[in-house]
Amino acid sequence: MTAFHEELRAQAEPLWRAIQGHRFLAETAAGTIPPETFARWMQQDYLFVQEAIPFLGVLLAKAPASLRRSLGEAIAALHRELEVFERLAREHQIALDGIRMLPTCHAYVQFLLATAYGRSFPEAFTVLYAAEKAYLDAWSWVKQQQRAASPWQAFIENWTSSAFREYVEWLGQALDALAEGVPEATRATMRELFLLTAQYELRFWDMAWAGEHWPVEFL
Ligand code: MP5
Repeated sequence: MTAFHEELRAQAEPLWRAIQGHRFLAETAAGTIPPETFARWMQQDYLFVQEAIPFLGVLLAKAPASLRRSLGEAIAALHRELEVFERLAREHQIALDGIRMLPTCHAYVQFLLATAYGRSFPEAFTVLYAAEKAYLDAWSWVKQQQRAASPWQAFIENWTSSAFREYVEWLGQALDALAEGVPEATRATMRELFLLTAQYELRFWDMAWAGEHWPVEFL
């Protein structure tokens, strides 16, 4: 029988195909990405990861006791990840202070926090799994394609490390166990939330590649 986490991933195949092969990731792998384009992703993802901390914090507060330790460790890992952003930003003279979220980053973060606060634990945990699995697969694709070291190698290594892969595998197994204990109607919502998260992931790469604007810019 197909595991629930595999079923989720399989239904999202068109989104995964669009992510693996996205121009932003292809040019990162080829070493041809314009520095200001990569900087836009860095600035927006730094803001995203900052808000992933309260997202995980709310999830942790709702989690069954058996998952608390791993989720607590995941929060500590995010603080270390922010330091990777800060180090590379210093090395490449990229500003991380005073940056505002672009519309897609803002919407995605609101979606994360709304699911954490408003949905059941298995539903919100599905969103966490989708976001982490999307990053593991996106950056693994970059690593597979690249022929030479990248100035952004620290990011490639961060989301392709064996520790991160094991964390995502653990999330998938924990999700399977959660899915067994919920009614079919909840599993249907989990499928929907997985797809929605993957849609946001794809939009995030679109935003990073092409840039985005609010209808009216205020200083
Ligand atoms: C992640 C991320 C991975 N950093 N940014 C987006 C847009 N999606 C997923 O999450 P984490 O917590 O950095 O591993």
